[in-house]
Amino acid sequence: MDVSAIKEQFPILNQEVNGHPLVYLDSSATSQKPVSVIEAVNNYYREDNSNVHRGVHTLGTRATDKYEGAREKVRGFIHAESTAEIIFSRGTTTAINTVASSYARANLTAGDEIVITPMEHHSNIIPWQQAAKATGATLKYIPLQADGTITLEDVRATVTDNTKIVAVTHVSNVLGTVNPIKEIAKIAHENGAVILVDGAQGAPHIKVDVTDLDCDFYTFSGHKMCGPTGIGVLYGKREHLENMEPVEFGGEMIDFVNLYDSTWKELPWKFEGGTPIIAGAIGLGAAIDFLLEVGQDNILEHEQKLADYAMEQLRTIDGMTIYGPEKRAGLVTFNLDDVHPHDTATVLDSFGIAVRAGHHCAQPLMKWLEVSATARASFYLYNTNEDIDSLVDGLLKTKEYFGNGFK
Ligand code: 7TS
Repeated sequence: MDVSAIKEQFPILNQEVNGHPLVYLDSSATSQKPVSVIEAVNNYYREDNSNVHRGVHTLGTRATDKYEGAREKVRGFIHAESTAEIIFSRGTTTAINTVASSYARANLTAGDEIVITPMEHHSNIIPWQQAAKATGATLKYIPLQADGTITLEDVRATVTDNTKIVAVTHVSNVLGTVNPIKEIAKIAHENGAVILVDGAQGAPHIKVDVTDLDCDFYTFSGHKMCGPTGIGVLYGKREHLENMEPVEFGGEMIDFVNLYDSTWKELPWKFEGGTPIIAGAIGLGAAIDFLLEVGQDNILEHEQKLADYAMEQLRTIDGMTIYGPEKRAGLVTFNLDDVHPHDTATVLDSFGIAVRAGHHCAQPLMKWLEVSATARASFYLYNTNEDIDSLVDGLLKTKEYFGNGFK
């Protein structure tokens, strides 16, 4: 994989920030966009902009073909059986909320259980808290091991006959833990539960085959995989989606509307009320083309090497604490002794290095780690070992600055 050629396709990376070449290490928050994605969105607005599924005019047909073409690209990307199972949503958060509002409220009653883990992003916690409150179901947590992984023994011990939904992240946005989804899905199914996978940090980095994983729902965001913001995907097995009520009602999603009741369009459109996210979907389609052309195996291998190199290099710094397991996805979450992560991120920014600091929308996990916040460097296909060298250099300067300046 030719990283410098790839990097050239991301115009934003070719700039200076605070007098230094930009080193972008915050792709877990949102990835940068290649020219092909920017152009796809741009061309849609320049040449094809029109509403979809309604007009017979030429632009309307072109826009509809591109929008539905993007759905087919998503289907292929995650190996779903049918485009009926691909619902465009605003992102992972909206997709999880759709399942928690529709499927969970219709299928859970008092005494039922929802099982999640303490490593979840707030988007995969709060919708379940709300669903539990609304239905009288109980929320249960699979415990974490000291290194931030879960064991299948603990999954088996937590998931019971009363469990109706298991909701787990594919990859932790804080620890980098990669969860054994296929095995967890099997345990969920043996107990008569369905499994929802939060794939926000999975799909951008790991080949996803929803049929092979046998997950009931898989959710992800376009903006973390080189696509635009405002577009995401809810994959659901057709048998579930057929039986679920929509959560948004209005134009586009209806079959017939009478004065006092209405009927819904077939899948997937019954879940896409209102004018859909046309430009976003087209941009996501272009992002998928881009990722497939680079090769998902190449991307994963590259990120794995970056993660290994980052761990090795960061460990050479005195007073460095790294959180999460040894075997991890392409991100490293850490703290420097006696320096608040916000200060670390601020000093790094003064050298043009972008990392995220804070609780990463994972407050229960922060509590488990016994910290209020951490810093996080996250990698994608355009990052290099030199970026990690710059990070290490910046961290040494941070230490020096706080050691000399404030102690
Ligand atoms: N789930 C996980 C595992 C995530 O990492 C994120 C976003 C979401 C859900 C929500 O995705 P959204 O596109 O609907 O917002 N994670 C992060 C992050 O780690 N830093 O900023 C956003």
